[in-house]
Amino acid sequence: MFIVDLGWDVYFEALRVACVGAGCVPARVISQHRGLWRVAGDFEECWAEPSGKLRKESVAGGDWPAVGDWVSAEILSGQPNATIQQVLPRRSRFVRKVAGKQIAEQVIVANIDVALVVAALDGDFSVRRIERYLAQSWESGARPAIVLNKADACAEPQELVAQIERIAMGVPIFLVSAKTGAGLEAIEASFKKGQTIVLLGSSGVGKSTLVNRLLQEERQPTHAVRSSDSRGRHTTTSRELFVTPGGALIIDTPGLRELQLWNAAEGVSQTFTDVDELAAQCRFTDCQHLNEPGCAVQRALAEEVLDADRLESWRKLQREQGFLLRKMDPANAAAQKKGTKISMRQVREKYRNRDKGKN
Ligand SMILES: Nc1nc2c(ncn2[C@@H]2O[C@H](COP(=O)(O)OP(=O)(O)OP(=O)(O)O)[C@@H](O)[C@H]2O)c(=O)[nH]1
Ligand SMILES: [Mg+2]
Ligand SMILES: [Zn+2]
Repeated sequence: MFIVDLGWDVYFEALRVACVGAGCVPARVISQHRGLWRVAGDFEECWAEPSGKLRKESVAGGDWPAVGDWVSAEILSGQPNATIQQVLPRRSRFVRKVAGKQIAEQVIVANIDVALVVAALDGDFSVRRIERYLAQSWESGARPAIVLNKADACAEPQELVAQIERIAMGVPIFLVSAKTGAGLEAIEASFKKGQTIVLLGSSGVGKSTLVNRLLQEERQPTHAVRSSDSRGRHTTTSRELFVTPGGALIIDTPGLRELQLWNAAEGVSQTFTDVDELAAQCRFTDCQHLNEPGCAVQRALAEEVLDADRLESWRKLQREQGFLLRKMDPANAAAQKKGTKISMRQVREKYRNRDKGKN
């Protein structure tokens, strides 16, 4: 394997002098398993370990090397066979908030060009979940695309495609069946040699089945979803990078139980350009889009140009972002608090009035 086959390009070449130390070579992290990283480059693929210095920095809150990272590696003749001295600056990175209460980010994959958000058109389909993945994908710096899989298992796939088209805001949509192979040529045709593509999405949507198809080889184990609710069984347990026959690099990931956004205000904006554009037309710049006069968002709702569920989804992701920001930066927290108090009161009033109208 050569680094150019692994996606090394002029961007990273420009970093070589500054980042790849004497006695070291550039290497790409292709998988990660419990404290060991597998690296490839202009040498025989091998296991690697972070240097003591890098380890110390990572423990102190820095980033551990992630799959997709380019690193400066020192090749040794022992076990493991390489030491990772430094992680090169990332061109893009898909992150999430770590699961649970802790306020910290986790880098899932780095240096990706395309983020394929995979969803399955069977029992566990959720437009809201796709929006969430799109927001974090936009934030990553990669280009998102949506893959609607299991077309064979859905009676009216076109109906769901139309639903997704309304929220995609121009993001490409691929309708495929990894099982029959239908629609896969279009995905393959969109890949370029040397490009890095990551597959993201819940467990059981068929990411590994797609990877096997695209590699034309059964490289990744797959497992049937639970028949009761079509949820997956978390078959893939680690991230791994593969080279497709066409020369694109593809990363399979384990399905996330939940995707909590991390610092993705920009990404949320990009995902909801329709709502953002409406909000910009409101009479008041601080409009909360509840019952203010001249609210373009409420008008769009009334005219059924905007879906109430989509607006609620936008509000929810924005609330999450606000919550994170307050947790991350105490000064910001104080400034935001007052505004939130007022707007939450307005929300409650609004729902109270709405429910009154119903009875
Ligand atoms: N009917 C149908 N089933 C599919 C299709 N693609 C995948 N499956 C099935 O869905 C199940 C889950 O597929 P996986 O590829 O393991 O799903 P995954 O997204 O990798 O799941 P995790 O590794 O758990 O995150 C398997 O039984 C696949 O055979 C498809 O296009 N149609
Ligand atoms: Mg899998
Ligand atoms: Zn408004």
